[in-house]
Amino acid sequence: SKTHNLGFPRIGRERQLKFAQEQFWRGELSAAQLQDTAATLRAQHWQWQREAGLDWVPVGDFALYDQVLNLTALLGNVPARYGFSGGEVGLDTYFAMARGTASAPAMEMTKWFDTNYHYIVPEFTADSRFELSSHALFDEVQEAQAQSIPAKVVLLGPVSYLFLGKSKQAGFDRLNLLPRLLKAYASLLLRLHGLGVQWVQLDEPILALDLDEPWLAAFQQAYPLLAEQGIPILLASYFGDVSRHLPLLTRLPLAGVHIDVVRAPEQLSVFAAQWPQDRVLSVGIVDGRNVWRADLRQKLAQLSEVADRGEQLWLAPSCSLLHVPVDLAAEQKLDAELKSWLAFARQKLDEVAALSHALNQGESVVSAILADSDQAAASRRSSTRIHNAAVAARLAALTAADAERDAPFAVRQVSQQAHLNLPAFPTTTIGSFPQTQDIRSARAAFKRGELDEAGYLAAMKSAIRLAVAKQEELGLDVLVHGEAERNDMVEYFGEQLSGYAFSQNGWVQSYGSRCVKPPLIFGDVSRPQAMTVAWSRFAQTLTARPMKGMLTGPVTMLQWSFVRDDQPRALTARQIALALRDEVCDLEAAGIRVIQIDEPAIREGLPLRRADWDAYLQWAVEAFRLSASGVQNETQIHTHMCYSEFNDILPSIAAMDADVITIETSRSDMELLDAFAAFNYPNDIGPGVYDIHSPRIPAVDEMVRLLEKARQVIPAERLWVNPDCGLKTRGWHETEAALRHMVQAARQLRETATA
Ligand code: THG
Ligand code: ZN
Repeated sequence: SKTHNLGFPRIGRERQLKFAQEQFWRGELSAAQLQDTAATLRAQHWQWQREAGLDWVPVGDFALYDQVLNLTALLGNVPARYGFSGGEVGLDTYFAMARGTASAPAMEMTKWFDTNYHYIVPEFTADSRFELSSHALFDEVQEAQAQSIPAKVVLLGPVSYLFLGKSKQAGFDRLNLLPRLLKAYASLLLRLHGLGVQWVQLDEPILALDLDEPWLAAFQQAYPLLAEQGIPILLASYFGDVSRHLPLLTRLPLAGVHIDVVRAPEQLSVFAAQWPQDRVLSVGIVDGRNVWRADLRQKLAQLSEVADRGEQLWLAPSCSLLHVPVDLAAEQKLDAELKSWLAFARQKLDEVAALSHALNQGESVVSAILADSDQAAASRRSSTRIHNAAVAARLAALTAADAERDAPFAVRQVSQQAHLNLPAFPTTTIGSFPQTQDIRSARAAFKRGELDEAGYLAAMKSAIRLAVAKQEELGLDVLVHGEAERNDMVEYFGEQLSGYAFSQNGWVQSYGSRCVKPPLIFGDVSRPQAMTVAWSRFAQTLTARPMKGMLTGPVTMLQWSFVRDDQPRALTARQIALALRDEVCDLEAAGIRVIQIDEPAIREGLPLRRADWDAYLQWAVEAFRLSASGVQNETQIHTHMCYSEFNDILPSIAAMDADVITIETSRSDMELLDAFAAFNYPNDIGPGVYDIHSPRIPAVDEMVRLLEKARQVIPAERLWVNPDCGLKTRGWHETEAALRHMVQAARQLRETATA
């Protein structure tokens, strides 16, 4: 067997790329310096992969912002508003597309399948033309060759590129662009062939989705032309089962195919039996999406079915390693046992190499590695730190009533109003206020041990005091404490829950220069002590108005963490839900009568295939309801969602039965609300009245107009007034100005409503 890798994280072990990007954007670094950092990182990453012993190393997986945007630049598919007139797409145009300019808004960004990575969505119109317009890839190939790296070029395939983009013209079918796009791909492949490239990996991850006949036909149209250019093509699928496409894949003139047998182990036997022996079968055997160390003995048993394929068998991680942190060796604080259960990107490549050695030369050549792996697997199976009898007992005792509020919404609404006494069109915010430099510096100093706990608490309390005072002055109705004390909305809770661990340096790219450090769920989850109560109680002492408690919901906690692979996600979600339920009840006992449980990730957790949606939605909704249903009728439960479209899951959102939902709507001009109205969404709704992603301060009239629009479809007595999302990325100046206008808009509405 041979070994390869589908893609390596590009941010750098110390996030060097992030810092260079941001310095470049601030004008503190020249383009040449940014390119230097990029080249140094590529060289380092190639060398590590070479040292791991890979036969083929990916080239083309690097990007200064996003790999899909790289392809957009390479193909010259630049939207008209950026004024690109042919030639080379330079850094300015590249970053203008990613981040927008004063005159041209950025291209849209969306989630990459069900990961927490976001790509820049290609735009298509009938006028789209494709012309090779960037040297970056060709330069990188030559760079790799100069370093004697066995380069396999990786690119998103043409069908997925079209599919994952958006038509920007009503009624235009972007599949019409396929012939033109194929010509550009063909000249690209020809050019790579001329450079001496020996393999190209074309990623077609959409094969794991439900595809209509025209999209399947597109594969048949595309690949014969591409194969004529002389480079062997490895078509890579991942994130799901593609065995139903095996006849199609066999008909295509492919030199090889990559399948993900971590997410879809059942497809291995199908390919083992039916994929031609004279073509490469690349088996994604090591989990590229999660941080668990592979059980090598079990993997070898799994591979026995294909072991007779010799050099036509390639081993690899299941997908690009973009989704895992770079190097476990950079973790000094993880406890030794836990660390022995983990593998980050570099360690995963060692695992791939070890499996290949075992297949090629016999298990005895890697006996020490196998013994280590056995030991880690055994310790993980039996560790008492993973299995918590109290959690199991509590789960076993759950009844249907535990996921039900005491009374239906109509009854709760009356008791809540009697307690809260809110005006019509109540105003609130989504939870976070600006994370100022002061706040960040205090946290950094505390983490470094330069600020003691008392000093840190004092700094956070003064940030809370400031936020509460400003909200009172602005005249908001339901206040928040502002979340100064939190780093990330998932990491913060992960740090406090049992069964969760967190890394020092386990960064994963979320988009552009932005990274997250997903916490790691290794065991049964429980809550050793209250997590947010002291902060919320303190904030409530500062005001007579209701203070909203703020929690991250169970599905989002799950979706944005590295999860256990030894039990179903549904079970882990339920454990988290119970831990949160305790927090919700403690907040209520501490006098907090409005509690928000955020679920921004509920939609992105949807399975890739529709047939699996219902089962997911069932447990996801149940987990939310478990977390929320321990309180009395008088306590008002809010939830918040953003980042996605919800039209296709409205019944499930309604089934969550939150008393109030606040959602991102302003960018779609409230169009989302039509769906809520058509569905007859039963509870209160706060459609965001302004976009917090921009520093622009919207005028009162604009917000009034949006609210009037909302009022046409949502009964006035169920309408709230709030921004689209949290305000932590904004400055205080624009935040105050925008909220002042928002409160004024609500007041205007109250006047016209009573008039
Ligand atoms: N938390 C987590 N996942 C997320 C979001 C989140 N996924 C979707 C969306 N929000 C992604 N958005 C962002 C926005 C900002 C940042 C990360 C993801 C960000 N990160 C800091 C950075 O890269 O500088 C690092 C965080 C820190 O300093 O603590 O700003 O909100 N889990
Ligand atoms: Zn939001």
